[in-house]
Amino acid sequence: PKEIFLKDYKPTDYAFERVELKFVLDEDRTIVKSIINVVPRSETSNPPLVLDGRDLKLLSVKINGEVVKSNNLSLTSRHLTLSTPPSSPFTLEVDTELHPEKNLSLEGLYKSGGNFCTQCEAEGFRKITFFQDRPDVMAIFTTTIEADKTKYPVLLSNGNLIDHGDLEDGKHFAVWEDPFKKPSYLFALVAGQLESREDTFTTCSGRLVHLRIWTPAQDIPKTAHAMRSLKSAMKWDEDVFGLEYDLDLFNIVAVPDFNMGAMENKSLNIFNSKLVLASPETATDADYSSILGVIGHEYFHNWTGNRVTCRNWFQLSLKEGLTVFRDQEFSSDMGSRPVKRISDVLRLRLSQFAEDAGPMAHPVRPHSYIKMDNFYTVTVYEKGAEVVRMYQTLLGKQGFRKGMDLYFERHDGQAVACEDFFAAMRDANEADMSSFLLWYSQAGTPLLTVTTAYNPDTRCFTLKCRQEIPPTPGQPLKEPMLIPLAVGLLNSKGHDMPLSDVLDGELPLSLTDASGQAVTTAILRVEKAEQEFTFVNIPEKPVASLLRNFSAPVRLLQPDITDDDLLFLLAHDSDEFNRWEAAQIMGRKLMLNLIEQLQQGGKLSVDSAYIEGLRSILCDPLLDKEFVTKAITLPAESELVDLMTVADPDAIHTVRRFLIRAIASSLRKELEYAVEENRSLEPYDPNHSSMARRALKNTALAYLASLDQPEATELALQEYRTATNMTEQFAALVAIAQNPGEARTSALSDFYEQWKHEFLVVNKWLALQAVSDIPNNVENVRQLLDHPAFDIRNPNKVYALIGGFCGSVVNLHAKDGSGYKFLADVVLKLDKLNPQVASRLVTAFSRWRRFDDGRQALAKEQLERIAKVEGLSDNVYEIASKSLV
Ligand code: HT7
Ligand code: ZN
Repeated sequence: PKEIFLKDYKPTDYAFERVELKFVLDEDRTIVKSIINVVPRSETSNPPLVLDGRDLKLLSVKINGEVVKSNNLSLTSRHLTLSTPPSSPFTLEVDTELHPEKNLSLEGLYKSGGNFCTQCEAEGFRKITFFQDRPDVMAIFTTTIEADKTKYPVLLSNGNLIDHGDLEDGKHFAVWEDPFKKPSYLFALVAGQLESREDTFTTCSGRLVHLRIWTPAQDIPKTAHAMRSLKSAMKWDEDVFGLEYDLDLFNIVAVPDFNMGAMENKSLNIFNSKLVLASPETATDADYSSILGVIGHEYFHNWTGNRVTCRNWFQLSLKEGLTVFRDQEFSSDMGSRPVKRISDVLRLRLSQFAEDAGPMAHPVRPHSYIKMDNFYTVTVYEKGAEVVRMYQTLLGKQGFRKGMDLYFERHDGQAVACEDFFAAMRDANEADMSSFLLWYSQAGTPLLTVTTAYNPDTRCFTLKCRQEIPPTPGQPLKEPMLIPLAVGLLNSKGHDMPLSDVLDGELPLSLTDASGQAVTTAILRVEKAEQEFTFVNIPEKPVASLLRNFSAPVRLLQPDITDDDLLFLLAHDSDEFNRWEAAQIMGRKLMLNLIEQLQQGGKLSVDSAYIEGLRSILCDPLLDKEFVTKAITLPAESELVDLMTVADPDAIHTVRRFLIRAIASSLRKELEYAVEENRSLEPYDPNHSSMARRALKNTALAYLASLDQPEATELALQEYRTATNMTEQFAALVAIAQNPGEARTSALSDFYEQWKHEFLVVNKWLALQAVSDIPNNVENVRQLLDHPAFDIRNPNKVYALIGGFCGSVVNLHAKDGSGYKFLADVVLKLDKLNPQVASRLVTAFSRWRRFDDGRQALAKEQLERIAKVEGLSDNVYEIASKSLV
């Protein structure tokens, strides 16, 4: 397969100005007619015009109405090339035939739930018609759709409906025109039997926008939360960024078969059903939160992605990192800011830090790819969002907004690069931040080591910082980068000290805010490999709170921090993120020590100071209950995998279970009280305080049920039976399912019987069984492949069952290699149907070198088995072969 490099980027020789598409949709073949106004960029030469195309049957090609002779055309399985096109503007007409009903890859035009729909990002438009299918080719699109009126009563595409009517033979048509120039990846079409929930939104300048969410008729009642989320997002973008919607219509369509979460096609967003449909009985609080975030995310793309798009796919983070940052901020404003930050950092550390430390490590702006689909990664999305957040941390909220305004002023309607965003931020603030650009080009998570010293005579407190960026594939050596380090100093009462001055080298930097007040959090600019900062006028030895709010995506090492300091920060830090972090650091240290004890054959015992710290958090009535939930939750098993020199999945698992039980028995009374006190007495409401209450109750219940004692199991069963919403019903089921036995078996079968008609709920049931840490669970999961609830063609089911299984550290990494073999079997079967989803599964192998020699050999054997299969997709080949390097 061919590797594509950022350094080889060149603009196209031909611009496409207008594109007229006509779709004649039929059950077993679809005809697409495309008419393109082509404008050569040079008047003096006419190089070949190369169009991308895959799995298409070419019917005819005309230039200015004349059929192009075959000696002027060449057709391969990937390209249609016109060897001598005219050197002045011309009309290109291409007719093709396709078979959406046979398209199981779910890219291009395909059928889902009996309806036609499309997915064009990143390179799916070439499966619809021959085109220069790249994001820097922006055109005005007009789309005509013709189809049977009974089978496909609703016909949708981008922009405004400009014509529609009936045709002969029971057919009808619709014509849509999108007045905004766009790249082909934002094209969309939907045709089918759908109903809509309708609402309106009046923008800040008075434009009345019609909002429609389309689903099959029976699902309409489940779209209320999505509609509320959309209206909140529209208002929030006006309030926070001054960004207003630009058309009179905004459509969202929910489809059951979708490779990712959702797609921001101009004015016609297409969503995976699980990110639209919610009712209290069938969706959990986590589902409600995801819906809010993703509806916001796709809507926000209208400016960050659509109005200003990417010059090439290497710049993907330009739109995705920025839009993730925007959706994170939106969700923070709609709920609890510290809790949202904790969840986002958890995701970053669990998934992105692991990616950055493995064979697929790549910069936020990758240098090369074989299949672009493989670079929709946590690095591009989540680390990209952290990069955007660092601009805001360095420049302040107002400075960041000035940068955003300048970005839109300069680039509206353009396809641009990450440097353009950087330049707008820099120029709007006259800021000096050149080493910041390295965040886009250097892969790997920086290690930031900070040691501290206090001198009571000079009243100076010094931080010594050292940054190191580990080598990653293709990047053995790295330069130091600009890292914003947010620091607060706590006095012995646990209060923030005012910070008036800090010396960076010899340079005094004043730390006052706009009104001249001394600040309590300083943003230090760590730019060199080694750098010292000295705070002056510090009256007593402080406890330093470092990297507040996780001010940069780094691994922070504090070699001289003590357990007493951590307990002090847990109890007093004004930065809630760092209170949580203190508990996490203690939890990680404790678990690593226990693992060592276990490996040396010692008896496990727990330090009571840690448990007392958790008790005080659990019993503090002033704390946000969701914050309490996060603070009493132990670091995940996979986090420990990344912290050990040779990961030992069995020891990690044993220790984590041991610690959970130790906490549960020590805090039993408090946990029982938390269950008792936080039962739902009112109808379900997805607001923050109700969600927080349920979160605490559910976590407490899981702790209690871990004890596997009759009273605790009975309590969980009672919660299961009396639950009035899915959040509590499912959490009780999860609690019961921790322990093998009769209660587990009958609760699982009861749940399935109750919900077998609701496919989204059934996926939860599949995932719960797949992720289980019950020994030898691989056999149960293999059997579930044949269960009527499973269908390998549906990505949600694959992610639930196979993705769920990959979430079980002990079972995926079973010593006998059965987990690896199972995963490889499924990947090879799925690759023939849906390469995008198959390659996502292969990434579960990527940490294989972290384990012992025996496991490494077994994992490698399966990766090699995958990589050498004849006819393997480029998607799977890229991940498997890179994982083996
Ligand atoms: N921009 C969207 C990306 C996307 C996608 C990429 C590859 C293959 C399938 C896909 N479906 C959607 C989603 C987003 O907003 O980030
Ligand atoms: Zn996105």
